[in-house]
Amino acid sequence: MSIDSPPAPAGPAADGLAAQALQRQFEETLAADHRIEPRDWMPDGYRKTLVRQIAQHAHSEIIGMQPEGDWLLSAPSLRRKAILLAKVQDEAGHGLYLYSAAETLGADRADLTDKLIEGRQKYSSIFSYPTRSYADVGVIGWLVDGAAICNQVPLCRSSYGPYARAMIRICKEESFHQRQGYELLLTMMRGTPEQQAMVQDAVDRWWWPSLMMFGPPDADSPNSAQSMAWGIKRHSNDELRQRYVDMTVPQAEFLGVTLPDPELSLDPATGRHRFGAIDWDEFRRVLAGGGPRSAERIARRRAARDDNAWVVEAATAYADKHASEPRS
Ligand code: FAQ
Repeated sequence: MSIDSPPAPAGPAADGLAAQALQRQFEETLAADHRIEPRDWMPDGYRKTLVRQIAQHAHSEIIGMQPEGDWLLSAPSLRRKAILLAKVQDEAGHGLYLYSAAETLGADRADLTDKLIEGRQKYSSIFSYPTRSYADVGVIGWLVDGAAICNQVPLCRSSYGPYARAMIRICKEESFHQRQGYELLLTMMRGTPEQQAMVQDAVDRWWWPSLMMFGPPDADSPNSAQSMAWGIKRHSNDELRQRYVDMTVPQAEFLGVTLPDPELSLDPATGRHRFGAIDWDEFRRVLAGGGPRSAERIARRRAARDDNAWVVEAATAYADKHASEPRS
């Protein structure tokens, strides 16, 4: 150091400079479209937003096992049962990758589950609706996994490394899920008039809730702007909803079903579809725990946690015992 250099700041001034440097490094990483990793400094708000979104996403995968799981014992053939079993198991896996991603941010998985059960964290509105026939299994694959893919492919480029990497594998599996749903529906649409009617009835019930999966309209979305500035989300809720409608309309035509929206029409000027008003009161009711199956979904999750607590205790005791043994 030259004798003319100003003295290095110490105490709170030094802390302030260090904090600015960390903030600058965080912003430069985002600007360069590099990933933030668990070891990196990040603002508290960024960490909180990620834990909120990833936890909600993980809860959705785990609660999302229930509507289709209800049909495992009534699948119409061994082949359909094997496919459904594989899909529901995949959803459990997705939940586990996502809880692991949340743990890299310092969250505790058991605590996140408690928050879900106590109503302090959410799961996707879509899973508060019942599955009334086997056609619902196909429609969940086609519409619900279709919406999930539309929403989640951009999350493979999310700014937080562990979340983005988890999404790559999840999206590959969701593509398989969507195709199995569409294939089931194509088969049913080649079947009897009763089977065709079952498919149309399921489409009528799931179409509007699938549009709600993308979240409130941009003007009413408190988190979107900041999440997009941080590169957690890459597109707004309305952009992705529009993309989903444009993608799904031709698939519905090919399948031979009618989407239950008299206002649905192609705008020739933009090449995009106009669609009717979404019932946001229904969405808010579902989020507040008033969906047709909301209480049942959480009651089952609570029972699973409580009934299986002994497994966690036994596995923890086993791991502790082996951790204290000398390594050979
Ligand atoms: N349901 O400010 P925004 C799947 C909440 S996985 C419930 O716009 P954000 C796979 C939101 O959390 C489906 N809550 O929020 C599968 C916030 O509340 P909070 C799950 C919703 O985060 C298929 C408040 O409203 N996918 O389907 C919903 O910027 C088949 C204000 O909203 C994901 O989680 C909703 N639909 O954007 C499994 C994807 N929408 O937390 C089984 C990742 C909004 O402040 C079978 N998540 N809220 O109390 C995301 O992309 C985003 O979190 C959004 C919401 C787009 C869902």
